Amino acid sequence: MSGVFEQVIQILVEEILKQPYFIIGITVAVGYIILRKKWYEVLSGFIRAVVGYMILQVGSGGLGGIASPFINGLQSLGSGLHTTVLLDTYMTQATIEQWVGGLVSAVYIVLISAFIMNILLVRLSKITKMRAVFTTGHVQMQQAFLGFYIIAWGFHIVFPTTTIPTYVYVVAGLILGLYWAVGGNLTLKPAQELTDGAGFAIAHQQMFSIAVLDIIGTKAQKSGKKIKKLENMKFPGWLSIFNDSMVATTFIMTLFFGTIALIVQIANPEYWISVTPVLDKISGYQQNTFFYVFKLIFQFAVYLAVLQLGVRTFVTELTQAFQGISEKLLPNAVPAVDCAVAYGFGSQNAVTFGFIAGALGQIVATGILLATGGFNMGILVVTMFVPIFFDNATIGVFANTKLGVVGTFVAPFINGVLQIVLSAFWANTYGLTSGLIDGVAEGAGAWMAMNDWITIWPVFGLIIRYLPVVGAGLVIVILIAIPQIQYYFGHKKEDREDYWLQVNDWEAYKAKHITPYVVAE
Ligand code: ASC
Repeated sequence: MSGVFEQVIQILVEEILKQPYFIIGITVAVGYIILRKKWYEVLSGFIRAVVGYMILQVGSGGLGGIASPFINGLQSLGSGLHTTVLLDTYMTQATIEQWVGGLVSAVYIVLISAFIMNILLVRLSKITKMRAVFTTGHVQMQQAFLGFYIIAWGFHIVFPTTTIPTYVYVVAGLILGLYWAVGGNLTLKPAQELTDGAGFAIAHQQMFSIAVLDIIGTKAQKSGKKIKKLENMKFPGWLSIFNDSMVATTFIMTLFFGTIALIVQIANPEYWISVTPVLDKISGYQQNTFFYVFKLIFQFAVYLAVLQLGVRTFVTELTQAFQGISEKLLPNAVPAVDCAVAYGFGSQNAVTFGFIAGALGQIVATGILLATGGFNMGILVVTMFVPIFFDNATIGVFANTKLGVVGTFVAPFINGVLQIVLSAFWANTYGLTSGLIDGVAEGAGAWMAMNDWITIWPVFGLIIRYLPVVGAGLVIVILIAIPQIQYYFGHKKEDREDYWLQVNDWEAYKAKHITPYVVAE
């Protein structure tokens, strides 16, 4: 590949595709131009979208920063297992980038082709029944790397290598583009229910689990089962302070993080001193650990509030502007956005509870892992912030909408257990239990412990590995079939066209098809 071409691809990927704020900003500007808004409205829409998205990123980044010292503290308690697998989306991307070596720019091309394919599939929505365009470039990048690695493993490619047959890239691009269009489409109705028709779907890493929760929840709804959602819970007397989500969040986080801090302090007294910041460089005053931990705990509610401000700033711009895009360019389409956008809707406490339930699931599973010598594989799975927080909080938010309080605890708990158990298994199966150091397999391995990447994706790889050629075709056919099944079997024959109302007229769809909940007293 020529140097200039490589540079152009790199700028396109690094500066634009990987930056969701840019994609969202451009989408808003294009939408407003199509809607013939005045130039200054286009400009202000673009700015609000970019700034709003960046505020959202400050919120989600801040949440990560807070949890890390606690998670690291738990891990500092150590174990005798010999292989470490880091559960993190960015670490997985970095690890695979090393294994792929000089072929990295080919993976960029897979990413761009899959992006274009997602748009084409949605452009042909009348045929494909796919209605969601992915806009979360940083996540798509991570998925391009692990997706490519999984497909290559399916075709028996052993890394490091310098040559990979073209069909591996083609299959990876096809499956990735389909996964985005199909996965986003699966989340459309649940997201519309959560937001009461805000007009977006989810573009993240647990889309299939959102669909499963939707199926189970809809069955419960139709059977008239009484459900209590977090937002229906009203506490009496002095407990009424918990009706405010900032208070509830801070209180619960104090219990949760406070307990972890205490356990770590007792078992490893050196730890907190080593991470507590020096406040005054001149006098060398180091912050008192107690105050440091409390500050972190309070900041949890702060960053949640920041995140929600970001969501409020850009979501209305995006959904208004997208009407222009769906009128002229992509009929029947919605943008699919980051999972954190969902945290601006429904009960704010579902975010906190989802995270805690998932963390408890992970702690239980890690206990079992330690007791069984890493499930007899000698593997220690070390969780980092993205899977433990974003995967479980998202599952919590959608579980609360469809299954109420019980679902908000049970679903992320199960996910937390699976994140640990299945990640150990898949990292071992796929040979990602080490990284590369100076070209030699060494150091920690990694796996993306997000729900889609411990369930459907590694199974795709297995199907391709054990049914060569036919397997790749099979995966593609299964993905293509999913929205067709949604369309043909989602509604009675005479109501089939109402499928499009989910995008074009949510109020009409809701009145006709969404059974109201019976709220439990
Ligand atoms: C991911 C990932 C992130 C977060 C973010 C949530 O999977 O890599 O940075 O989730 O998208 O807002």
